[in-house]
Amino acid sequence: MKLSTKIIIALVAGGITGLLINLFAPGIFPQLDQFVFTPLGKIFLNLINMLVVPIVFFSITLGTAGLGDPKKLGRIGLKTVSYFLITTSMAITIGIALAYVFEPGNVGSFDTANAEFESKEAPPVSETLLNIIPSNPIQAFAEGNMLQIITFSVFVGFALTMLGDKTKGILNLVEQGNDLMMFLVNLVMKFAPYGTFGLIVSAVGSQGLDAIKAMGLYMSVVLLALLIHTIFVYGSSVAFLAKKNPLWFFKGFAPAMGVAFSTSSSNATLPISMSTAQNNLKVPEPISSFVQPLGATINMDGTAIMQGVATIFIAQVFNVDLSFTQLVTVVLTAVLASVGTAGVPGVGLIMLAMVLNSVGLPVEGIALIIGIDRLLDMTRTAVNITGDAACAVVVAETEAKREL
Ligand code: DAS
Repeated sequence: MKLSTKIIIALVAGGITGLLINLFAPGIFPQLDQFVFTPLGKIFLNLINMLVVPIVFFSITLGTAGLGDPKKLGRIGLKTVSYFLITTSMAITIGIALAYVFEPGNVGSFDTANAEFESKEAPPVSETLLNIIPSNPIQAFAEGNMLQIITFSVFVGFALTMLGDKTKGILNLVEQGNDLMMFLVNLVMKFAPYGTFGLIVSAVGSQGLDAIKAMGLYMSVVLLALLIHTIFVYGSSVAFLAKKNPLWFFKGFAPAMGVAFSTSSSNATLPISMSTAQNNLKVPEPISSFVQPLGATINMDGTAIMQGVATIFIAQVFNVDLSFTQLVTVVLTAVLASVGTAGVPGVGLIMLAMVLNSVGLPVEGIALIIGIDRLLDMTRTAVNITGDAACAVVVAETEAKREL
């Protein structure tokens, strides 16, 4: 049986199991979760997180060196960042538009009296852009500072290209390191169905139906916006820019989407996103290795959609009318905030505090949506990495046309 089938079965079985335990045996859930489901999920998360830093270094170094001509690196970088910025802006605009249409904040009553949320500040964009260059690459590796690891890897890859035969040995070493890491990814992926099952039971079992009912309309608007963005924005960019069948794209990338859904972490899913794009979507390694790690860190369309809907939802709950200028500020802040935050679980809420602050909305409003955020984080993470893969397919196709 294909891995993608196994992961989908694990997702469905996990969801049903979580709901059944939550409905009929909530009393035994904590022990089961503590001794069975959480350990299954934790083992899987640790296994894939273990590979992220070396994979990003080897693949981006090799990807950059593999691009050869520095002009090609510049061209691909420009295409990639442009695609990211345009799709993220479209994502948050879709979220805002749907929130105005369905008005989730004006339906039902929300207890805002004791809504409390301790917001952790996301780093200001200027600081993020300055910090992109690591003063100590070893520390960047140890801390898993993805933007700094990416920058260092691009420099090393560029140097290997310019030095040519002088550093052939190091290039071979990097190639072998990359092959080694890809082997380990495939090995770890054999555990994916079990880890996915554990993570889903743990998430669905702890959330239960109550949270879903209370936040039904808010959750439905976010999910609808995620669906519209994925089908229309990614589907059309794959169809019209890459001249590929969108169904081929979504089917081919399904295994990675399943892992992203269960882990809620773009970074943790990165090794699988890249191997899926390279093996199933035939994205050349140099392009996949450059676009997807960068995207996992700075491109979060799913998160931007949540922020668009959540901002309007909170404004509606607190009866605040946002001006058009404020809405433009929300779009810009969300796009820039996604650059500075890594693809890890829950980062969307930290960024949301930054977006709310930018238009003077009460950060406490986040307390209203935090209950359901764990489940929404799963769906938006799957969208985040799908946007990175769509970008890689588009860049690969347009580059292939140039080479013809
Ligand atoms: N979980 C984040 C990611 O890994 C997205 C988010 O928190 O919104 O992409």
